[in-house]
Order: sequence, then structure tokens, then C-alpha cells
Amino acid sequence: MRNQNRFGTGAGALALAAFLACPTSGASAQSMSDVQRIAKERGLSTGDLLAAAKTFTPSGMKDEYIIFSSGGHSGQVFVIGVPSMRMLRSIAVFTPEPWQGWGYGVGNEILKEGDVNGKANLWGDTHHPALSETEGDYDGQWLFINDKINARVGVIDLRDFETKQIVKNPLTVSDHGGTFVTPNTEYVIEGGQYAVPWGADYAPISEYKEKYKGSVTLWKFDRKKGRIDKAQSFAIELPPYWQDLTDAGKGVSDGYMFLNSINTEMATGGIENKNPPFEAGVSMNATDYLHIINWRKAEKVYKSGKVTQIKGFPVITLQTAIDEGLLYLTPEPRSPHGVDVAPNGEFIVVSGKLDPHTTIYSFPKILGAIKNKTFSGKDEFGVPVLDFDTVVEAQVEVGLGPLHTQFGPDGYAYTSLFLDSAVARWTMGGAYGKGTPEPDWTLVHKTPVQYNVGHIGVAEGDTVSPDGKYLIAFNKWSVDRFFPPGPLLPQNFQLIDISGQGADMPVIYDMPIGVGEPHYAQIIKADKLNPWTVYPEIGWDPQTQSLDPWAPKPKMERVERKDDGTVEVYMTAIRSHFSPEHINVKEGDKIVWRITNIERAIDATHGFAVPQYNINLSLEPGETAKFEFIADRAGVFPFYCSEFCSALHLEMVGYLMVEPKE
Ligand code: CUK
Ligand code: CUA
Repeated sequence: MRNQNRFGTGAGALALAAFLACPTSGASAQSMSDVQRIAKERGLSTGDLLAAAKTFTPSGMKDEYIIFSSGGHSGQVFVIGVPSMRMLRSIAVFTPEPWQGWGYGVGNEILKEGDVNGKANLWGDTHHPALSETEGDYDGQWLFINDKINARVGVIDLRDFETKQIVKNPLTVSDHGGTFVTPNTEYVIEGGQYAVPWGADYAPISEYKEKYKGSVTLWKFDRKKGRIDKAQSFAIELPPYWQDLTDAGKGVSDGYMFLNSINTEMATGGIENKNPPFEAGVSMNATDYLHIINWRKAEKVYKSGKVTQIKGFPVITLQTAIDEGLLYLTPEPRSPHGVDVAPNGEFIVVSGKLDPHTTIYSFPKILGAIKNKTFSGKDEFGVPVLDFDTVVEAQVEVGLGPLHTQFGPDGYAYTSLFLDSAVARWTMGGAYGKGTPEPDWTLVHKTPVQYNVGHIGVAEGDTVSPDGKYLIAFNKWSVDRFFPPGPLLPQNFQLIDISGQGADMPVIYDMPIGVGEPHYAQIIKADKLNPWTVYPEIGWDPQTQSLDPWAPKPKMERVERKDDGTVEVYMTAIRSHFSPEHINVKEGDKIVWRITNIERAIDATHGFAVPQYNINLSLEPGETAKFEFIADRAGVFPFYCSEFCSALHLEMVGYLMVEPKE
């Protein structure tokens, strides 16, 4: 099992060793025979050495691609380099994160935007990150991420890789078909998942068909403000099937979106009452429904005012969606998982988890069927169902448990196979790009992965112009791949080299993820990103991405007691001191503390931590932060810089002295 992915043995190692040995490196002790000796000692094959050569990234060499991965239960986003598979940072989104100070003095207001009915929900189940797009290609400016457990969407600015906004969906309780963006990031799509009455209000489950609702929400994104504009966002009511994954059309299918569903049976479970459990109840029909939505038409309908306000949010009702001809269904293999639109937008690939085929729909055929009203009937709610045989282009037998599909630049498509624990490569038959040498719609190869792969990600593999080159299998189980750190094992990201053709697609690296179960990730060319390494000016407020006029600057440091008893602290931080260093207040005082890191050097980050008050900030060069608290505990509190910023970092300290009332 351990050697499942290895190929080649000792024979070719010599030639490769010659290639690997670097006579110009200046280290005189290094030679070809050293490489051979170490390979032999460690039991490495030629394939292993080749994989090492493809992935090893010497100090200072930068990665060619960057992964933005969902952080799963951590509620965060992970940033990882490819091909080195080095984790570069996490981005705090839905969960407090002390290193970044997120929720401990910075980002508190943004975390609060994510309150659900006034209650803090301080974790997230992040599934699908979506990079902003321009004309269907990643533009490297923004990142969106959904929280499945509480139907929230986070907005991250890729200038500083920090979360700027969290929106809570007012209509639904959980989301899964998010986040996906339309080709110019006009909207961030958030599909619901488990049907509930609007706003998760109470209704008995016996009234499921009448009271429980499906929906998809289109959040308008305002690029200028860098925020979702709630006032220009709307939702579409859908039948109470459990809408699952979603993708936006592009190219020829621009203006449309596609949503899977997994419970067209409208099963309501109840194993304790001898009803079929959900697992069986939702898998009884031979097919579920692919939802086809004309979102541009929906936008017009919304703008014309044909909406109903529900929970204070404009909703195009199911009846309006039917009447306006903006919603159609078509059968899809039961219990589907992914729906993925091919690069030119002509084909839509769906995988039913219980069907060994991928099913490929033709968008032109869908349009034709809508135009000619080639319906096989209507569903229970009156939504027209397009005839399956009329809209399907092909089916490709890829293997057991197909889930998600991504695309290469050369006409190859890749599908994850959960049950087979493999990644299938198959041909889109010259459907786009320059085409492959293999015949149309054919399985070409399967690479085994370890184990139970969920999503896969190809470099830019869901855009109009996939890069290919690398594919990552986001595996759910790692079993025997790593040292077991107790019974809770890490997930496993496996890097696959897909630069070759045909059966040439070896696994070349394993990366354990031990901080939550990532689902999807997107992989962007690193040179499309242009992050700041220091904030543009001293006194920069990352929350507004502008200069804060109140930001403390050198020579303006002070402590001011206002007439209303509020104490305002204006503090600067520079290696290796805070100024001022003594903060004297009285028990019960309200403290408004502003602090600016006045450094201009890259990586000169200061922390700011106060004991017993649960405060820790991360202040990157130029950053200013403001936090408030009531000094409700008398005593002496040495605050200090919690980043090892300099040799005298331990001396970067001061005293907060809270004098007792009496
Ligand atoms: S899902 Cu987890 S493997 Cu939420 Cu996109 Cu498919
Ligand atoms: Cu500043 Cu340590």
C-alpha cells in the first residue's frame, strides 16, 4: 500500500542523481554519489527523487501557484504554496484567531456582523472559497468563503489577506452552494442546503412541502467599496429539494447558473418512527434535479420590483420564477455532488455519487429545449422539467463515487472518485482548447490517491483558461500516510503532476492538514496576486482600507481623560518600545485605546497583549487599531509585545495600572 504511487526503481536513479547533483552549488561535499547513497539509505525510488526534484523549493525560491483552501471546521482560509505545499498563513474569518488578534481586539466588529439572531457563533464550517473573476478568469483581488453551518459569507481583501465583511443569510439556516461568483463577480452566489421555513422559524415537519423552502441568494458585490451590497441583493425561492453545489455559467452560458439537489424525494427522515432514515429516504428516486436558472433574467425581475419581502429581504417567489421563465429543471443522476461548468461554458458536468458516470449536459441543447419547450413534464410545484435525453451530450464511465470535476488547458477533465480513492482523467473530446490525442468522451487514466478524495483542484481549473500543470486531491482520510497524532488524523492534500499526457499523472507530494477538514480550494497563479507587504501609510486602518485620522503618530502619544470619564490612549509601537509605557486609569473607567505600528520595514509586526483582559492584537507595519474595554478589574497589568519582533522584544513592555475605586 505504501508504495502504491511510486514508480521506477533503482535503475534510473543513477541518471536522475546526476541530474539532481548540483556541481555549481558551491558545496564541495555534494556529489552524485551522495544523492545515490541517501536515496538508498532512505529507500527512495527514482520516482521519489523525481517527485522531490519537482517539489523541493530551496530557501528563498517562491512558489508558482497559491492555494486558497477552505479551512473546514477551523472557520478560516488556508494559504498554501504550490508546488512546495508549504503553508504560508491562515486567514481568520469566522473564528477568533489569536495570532492575528482576530476577535481579541481587531476584527471584533466584523466577527459581530456574523452574529446569528444576536448570538455569537464563533466557528464556521467553511467549504467553498471563490476568487473574484474578471471575464471568467481569476483577477486576484477578492476572495469569498461560505460558512455552511450558519449560512454566512465572508469577504476577504487580497491586498492584505484580511476579512472585511461577514454577511448572514436572513432566509436560510445552512448553505452549501456557495460561494461561487458570476464571471465578472457581479454576484456572489450562495445556495441554501437543508430546507427550513423562512428564517428557520418553526413549522412542524409534517408541513414540509408547504412551509419548508429551498432558495438561492445572489449577493451583489460592490468592487469599489469592497463589500457585498445587501441593499442590491436578492434571493430566488426554490422547491424544498436540498439544493447542493452550484456553478455559474460562463462564455456561452454566461448569465445562467446551475444548482444540484439531493432530496427531490422531499424525505423527512424519522428513523425512530420506523421511517426510512434520511440516508435512504433521499436516495429513492433514480434521479434528482439539476436547477437551471437565468440569473440575468432574475436580476431584471428583481429590479422591476416583482419580489416579495421575506425577513426583510427581496425574494423572487417560486411562482414568479416559473411565470417569468427563469427556472428550469432537468433530471440528473441521483444524489449528485458537483456541478462544474467547462471552460468555454458549453458543457456542464454533473456527478451522481451513486452512478459511476459523469453526465455532461450541453448548454446549447439546454437553450434549445427551453426555446422549443421540450419538457418531459413538470415537477410537483409546476417547474418545467427539460427532457433529459434532449439536453445530455455524453456520459463517461469514470469509476465509483464520482464527486467533483475540474478542467485542464488541453481538453482533459478530471473527476474525483470518492469510493475508488482515485482521480480520473478523461477527455472532453477537443471540446475546448487544443484537444487531446485521445478520442472524445473517454476515460484515459486513474491515479490512486490516499484516501477518499473529496474535491480536487486544478491550477485555475474552474476558470475560462485553466493552467493545468498541477492537480491537488483534497483527501478526507489519511489512514497510514503519516505518524498518527492520536485517533484524530489529519486530512491529506496530495499534489499530482498533470503536466504529462495520458497515464502520466503521478502523485508527487503529500501535505497533512491538521486543523480542520478543508473541502474545496482554488489555485491561482502567484503573479496574479499583488499583496501589500507593509500598509501603504502609517496609521492605516485595515477595516476601512484607508488612513485613520485618529491614528496615533510619533509625538502625538498621550493619555487623555475626557469629561465623560472615558480614558483615551494614543500609543505608538516601534522596535523595541511602546510609547507611552505607563497607563494609569481608575477601576470602572471606559478605555478607548488606539495604537499604531509606525514601522515601515517588511515583517516588522508587533503584538500587543494585555493579561486578564483577553486582549491581543497583531499590528503589521503601518497598521492602526482601536479597541475598547471597561477597566473593571483593579490591579497591575504588564502589557507586552507578543511577537518576537527584535532582540529587545522582551523589553517591549509597559504597565497598565488600574487603581481601585476606594
Ligand atoms: S463539498 Cu466537501 S467534498 Cu462541501 Cu464541495 Cu464535496
Ligand atoms: Cu514588538 Cu516584540
